[in-house]
Amino acid sequence: MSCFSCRSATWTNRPCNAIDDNMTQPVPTRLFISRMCPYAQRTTLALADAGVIDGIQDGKYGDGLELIHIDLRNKPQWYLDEINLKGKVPALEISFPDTGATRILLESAPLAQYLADTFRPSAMTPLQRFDAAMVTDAMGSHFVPAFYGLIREKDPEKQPEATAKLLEAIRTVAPTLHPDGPFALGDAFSWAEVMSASFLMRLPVLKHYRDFDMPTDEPAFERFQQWIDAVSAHPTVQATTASVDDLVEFYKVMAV
Ligand SMILES: N[C@@H](CCC(=O)N[C@@H](CS)C(=O)NCC(=O)O)C(=O)O
Repeated sequence: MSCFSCRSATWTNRPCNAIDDNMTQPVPTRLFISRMCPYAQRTTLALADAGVIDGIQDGKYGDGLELIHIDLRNKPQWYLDEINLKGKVPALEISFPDTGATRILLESAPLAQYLADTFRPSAMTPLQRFDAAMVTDAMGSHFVPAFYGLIREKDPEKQPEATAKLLEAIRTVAPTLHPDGPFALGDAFSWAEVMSASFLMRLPVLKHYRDFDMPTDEPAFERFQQWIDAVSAHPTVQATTASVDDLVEFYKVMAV
């Protein structure tokens, strides 16, 4: 589908209202999420890190931004019709004050970046950006597919192979982490955590369904566990993460 207004590709049913550079900057108005979704959590992590939200309950937060949960197992028709016809979260509605026009933005990585740029312009150096991107890329290319590979592998005979792939993924991610830690780039929570923490926080689901434990017999695993521990204890992560019980229940259809 392409937007009849600016002809750009769009997954939504609405016109995107092509941006005119002279317009007043748009305002984020509604963020559609699910507390179960690690991609959506990237956006809430970005907002919590910027001090805009202190939890993920539905409602209006600073600067008038509203959080709205979408039940992924029972999506409302209006969400498909008006926001994202693919039915995925996260999605962000922004509004142009000059015209009242709105536009829907999709995809967690650029969305989290957009929210961070809007609410907390980054003081990261080019090298910090590079290092964060290396972590994010290794997580996205190796850890995330291996995580889903293991959770989806229902055949007990094939689970050891899927577990081995996850461990190999962790061996690939670990060298992208700062050697001393405890966070990915060193002693502070950073963009690398905004992009990756949500996936680490779903490891207890693998413990529940696949009895996955982080081995301790290699420096790579020790460093990765140190990262998990630092991330799990961070207030921004705690404020945006669903309970283990809820996550376990949500992933049941995938795992069992
Ligand atoms: N590439 C997307 C992935 C988003 C995604 O897969 N969201 C899942 C939940 S974690 C979803 O909305 N699934 C609903 C569905 O597929 O019906 C992003 O980064 O935003």
